[in-house]
Amino acid sequence: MTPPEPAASRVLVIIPTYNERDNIELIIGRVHAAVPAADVLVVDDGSPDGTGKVADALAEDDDRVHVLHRTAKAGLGAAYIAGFDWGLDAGYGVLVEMDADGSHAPEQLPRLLDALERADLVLGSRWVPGGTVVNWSRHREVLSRGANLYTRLALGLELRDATGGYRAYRSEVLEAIDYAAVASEGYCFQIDLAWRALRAGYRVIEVPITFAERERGKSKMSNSIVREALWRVSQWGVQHRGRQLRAIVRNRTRGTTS
Ligand SMILES: Nc1nc2c(ncn2[C@@H]2O[C@H](COP(=O)(O)OP(=O)(O)OP(=O)(O)O)[C@@H](O)[C@H]2O)c(=O)[nH]1
Ligand SMILES: [Mg+2]
Repeated sequence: MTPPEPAASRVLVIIPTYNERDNIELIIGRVHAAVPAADVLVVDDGSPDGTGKVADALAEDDDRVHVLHRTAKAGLGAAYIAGFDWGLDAGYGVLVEMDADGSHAPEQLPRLLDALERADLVLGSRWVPGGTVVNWSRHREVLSRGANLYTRLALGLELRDATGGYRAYRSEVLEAIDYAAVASEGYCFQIDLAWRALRAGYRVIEVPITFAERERGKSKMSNSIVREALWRVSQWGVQHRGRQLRAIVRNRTRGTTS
């Protein structure tokens, strides 16, 4: 008989959904084809198209599938916070973020999980050598590259793709970084979590992924998500640079008085 999987190595793939009825079965099937031992948690915000019901039916037939129902659309960040709470309570050792729309290929999940052997947080990255995007408009590519460049400059982050949402966390990282305090949504949520992990001293690495534009369903990306990221990263950048400046002045003053 195979011994039961130790809790610390159990993998939970968290998939937030809002109106993803045509994608959900496909994506869960692909996750299980790629990593049969992984569990999946669908976090559905009461999708009017019935995604939650489809997920419930899948969960009935497969005990690796779980569904968390929330009553109203509250954004990607809030859905992940609820998913992390659920996964940590259940004792999973690895928590993965993945979109439902197929942009994050489950076939590349083993690559992320392998890299977690030498890191605490692994980011699937479009913008490291070997990473790429497929079928993306020039506008989206410029937006993503620009957002990442701005984040690097404002916060002094070494990461090439801090806005991406295909990631694997060791549970210790999430337990340590007070993710529940992250108010932001979308891109900004992802930047905030990566930055918190780095500041807490965790090893964050990037592995190349191929990111494909969604084929079915509608994007929930909006101008307000972009504006939120720009505004918050600018605020954090000013605070961060202020702290650096104060540290330089302190050191100089010490140097001249000693
Ligand atoms: N539970 C929940 N899921 C959401 C919410 N908004 C987006 N999602 C899910 O989050 C994932 C990413 O959303 P997308 O609409 O693909 O947004 P995106 O990937 O940033 O944008 P595109 O590149 O245009 O697809 C998908 O699985 C969505 O269904 C939300 O408010 N609540
Ligand atoms: Mg998408």
